[in-house]
Amino acid sequence: MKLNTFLLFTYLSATDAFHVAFARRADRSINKSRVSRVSSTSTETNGEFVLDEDCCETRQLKTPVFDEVCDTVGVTLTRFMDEVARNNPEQLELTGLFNAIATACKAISNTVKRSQLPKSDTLGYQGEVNVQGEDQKKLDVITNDILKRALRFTGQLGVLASEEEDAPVDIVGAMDEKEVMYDQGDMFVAVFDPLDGSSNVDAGIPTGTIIGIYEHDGECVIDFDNFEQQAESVCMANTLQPGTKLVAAAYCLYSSSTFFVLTLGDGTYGFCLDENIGEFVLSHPRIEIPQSSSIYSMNESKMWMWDEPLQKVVDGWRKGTGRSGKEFSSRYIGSMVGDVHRTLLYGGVFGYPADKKSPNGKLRLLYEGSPMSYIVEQAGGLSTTGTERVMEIVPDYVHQRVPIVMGSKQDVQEVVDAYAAANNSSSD
Ligand code: AHM
Ligand code: MG
Repeated sequence: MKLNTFLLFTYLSATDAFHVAFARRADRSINKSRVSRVSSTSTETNGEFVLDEDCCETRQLKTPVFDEVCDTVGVTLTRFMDEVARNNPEQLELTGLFNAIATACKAISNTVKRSQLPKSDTLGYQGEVNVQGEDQKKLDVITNDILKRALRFTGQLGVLASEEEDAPVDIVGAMDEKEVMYDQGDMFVAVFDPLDGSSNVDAGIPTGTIIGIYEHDGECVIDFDNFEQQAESVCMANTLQPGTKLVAAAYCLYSSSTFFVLTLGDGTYGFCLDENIGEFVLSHPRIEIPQSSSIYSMNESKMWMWDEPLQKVVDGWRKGTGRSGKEFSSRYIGSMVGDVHRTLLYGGVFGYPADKKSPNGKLRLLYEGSPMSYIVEQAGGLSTTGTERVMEIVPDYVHQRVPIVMGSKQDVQEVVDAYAAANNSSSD
């Protein structure tokens, strides 16, 4: 084992061992009834794509209020999660999981930053092709490994699915002490893209990690005498859940700063890594995406192949003849996390739509589309394929792709209306 790999492993193991110990200390008698969901669907009125009251998933989460903020440090992610756990004891295990994710993000941020140094030997291709036929970068593999290690030692995960794994990985099956892992109590399913936009990484362009957390189906009771077979069937199907079943989603953006943006189902919160103290600090409490904008962010080289309704809307935005009458600008990094982060803060529309060559677009539903849609909706935006709310699509398989247009409510609604009008006139 190379020295740097060994040190990273030791670092992750030590921090995660702390989290496991923390979770074990927790009172196991806590009522583990889950936070109930009040609303999870959208309605269609005269072709209007309208999310039910309050935009999207409404969960009965008691969000912390911070009256006193330390001038020099601010509210750290650790403190935020402690407050969430204190206000919502049934969420204790979820907040423990977030500590591990934050640790992984710090480690990935460090790895990505150091990758540019001449001796890092982490740039370029791994020499492997993933199940989707894409060349894996070395950093795709390294970051996948970092996340897997960080998550599995929490003792809270049953199954995970990653862009860089051919099939869902059974965390428990990968461990020596299976029983101990199951004794931990509540468990979750994690889906993630460890390094989205990695084709950009050799040039030092922003990249990101995307994570979605689902509940592990209680029906999936593991029979250790028949472990392999069960893992393949019932338990693996746990990963194929629609975005409406997400209990949490987050992304980390590795850019001029490292950001950690999350939702636990009650608003979207942004944290920025203070490298001096090694902590994520609350920098963007309750992000609210502007309702309308004048920025669109799509790979325009494919415009001629997009669906006609979308072509017309974008053409109107360019010319200033769209619904808002504003002339739009184009901003496209080609790295979804960076493009969506800017969209959340400045407003705008990010899309990777369907085109004639790729009728389902490029982005993956499970670990890119759904978690990012959840974050955008929780900030007051919309996310659609043009005809369907992305969050409501049930995946048929792990690496399923989905066309996406997400961002400022009024502008995304303009796209939805254009599709609805086109469908109405074709059915007349
Ligand atoms: P990846 O998961 O293989 O990195 O691909 C996803 C990325 C997104 O971050 C980005 O929006 C898109 O690919 C850009 O694709 P393109 O280069 O076709 O515009
Ligand atoms: Mg990706």
